[in-house]
Amino acid sequence: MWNRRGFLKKSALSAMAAALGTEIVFAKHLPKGLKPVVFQNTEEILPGKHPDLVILNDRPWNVETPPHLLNDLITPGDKMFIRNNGLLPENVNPKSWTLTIEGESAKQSKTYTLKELKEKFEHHTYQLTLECGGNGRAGYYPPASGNQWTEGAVSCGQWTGVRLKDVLNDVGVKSDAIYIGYYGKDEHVSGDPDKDPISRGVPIAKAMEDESLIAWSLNGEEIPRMNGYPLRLVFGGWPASCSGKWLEKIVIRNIVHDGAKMTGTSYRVPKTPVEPGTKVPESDFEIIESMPVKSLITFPKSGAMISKGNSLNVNGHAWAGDLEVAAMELSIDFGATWQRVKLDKPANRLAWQHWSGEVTFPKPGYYEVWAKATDVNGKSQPMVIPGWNPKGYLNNSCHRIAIKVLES
Ligand SMILES: Nc1nc2c(c(=O)[nH]1)N[C@H]1C(S)=C(S)[C@@H](COP(=O)(O)O)O[C@H]1N2
Ligand SMILES: [Mo]
Repeated sequence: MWNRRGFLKKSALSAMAAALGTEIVFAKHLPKGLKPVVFQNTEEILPGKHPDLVILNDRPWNVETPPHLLNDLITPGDKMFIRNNGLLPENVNPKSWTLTIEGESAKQSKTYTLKELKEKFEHHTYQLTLECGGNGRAGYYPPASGNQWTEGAVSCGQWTGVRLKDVLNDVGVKSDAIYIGYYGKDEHVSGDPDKDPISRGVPIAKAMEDESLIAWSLNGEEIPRMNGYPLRLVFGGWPASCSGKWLEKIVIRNIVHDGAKMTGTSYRVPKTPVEPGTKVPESDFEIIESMPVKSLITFPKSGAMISKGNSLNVNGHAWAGDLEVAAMELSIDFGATWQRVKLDKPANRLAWQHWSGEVTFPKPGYYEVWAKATDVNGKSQPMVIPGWNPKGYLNNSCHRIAIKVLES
């Protein structure tokens, strides 16, 4: 009935009135082509995605997940955030899809079909936490340019594929190799075929970890189109920008990979703390590697109301990059006191950890529940915004939700 941007095709008004089961009063004043808000949701615009995901940008697609929709232990595909730097590849055909491994530190260049990858190498499945380096950017002041992610640029899906190291070793890695880089089939937003939207990577040691996957499946199904179908890299615990989607080439490098968004200030932070708003010379930035400790309250939804005398079950997830989370605490008095809550072990290394606890409110009124995770090295989340950085990365401050306890 309407196109992608929500504009109505002519003659659809009567069909919509039928769908609503009532007349659209003043329909003749509805600006021509505009869709009534009742019909507006993400599912129509982004097939296969939950209607309550929040669209931050539609060219390229940047879509975040409200925390309460991340309550599942394993993030379903329809609730997985989308962070695209370029335009989706068109006409993807898994039958003819290939992955090439090459580069100055590869002993040879080799190309595999999807079928060959699946047949030749052992399959592995891991739950892996993917968080965008810019998650939480909206919290910084002065504001950093870029998508204003709040809390929801994070997921923990169950990925199946082959180990990157098995494929790299099959090709042969020269002793001078220090980095790998990826190339995907998506296009630069300018449409210029000579430009890559993004081409990042990881040091060889991260590439060689057991959990570093070339994956074709999410939660036992095909990867959603927006999340890299039919093939992607997955590196749990590192900025999700390392996990190349629509993967068609991996290069083994004898230098730090210098593809698009590896250089300059992209996915980099100042080496030493800087005053908010400072202009930092490019030479003072370093590449973000393991992500900092963080947690989310995924139940209840912020703004929940409960009746007097009731205690409340609160739960969520916590993660800490390459590390494990050691403790989880909640506060209902703005951080004056904390109570330790139950924290589960991760399903596997680099998976987020589920936590749950019960809080009791002393009397009716407005409360906030704050959540704080601490990693195995004793580092905790800051209660307020951490050190400012020019591009607004790595905001791991405590997540808070509002609770109203009613008089009766
Ligand atoms: N080919 C390709 N891979 C990519 C990107 C992209 O734009 N193109 N975006 C990266 C960034 S910045 C993030 S945060 C993650 C997001 O993964 P998701 O969209 O599956 O949640 O993909 C990464 N891999
Ligand atoms: Mo990202």
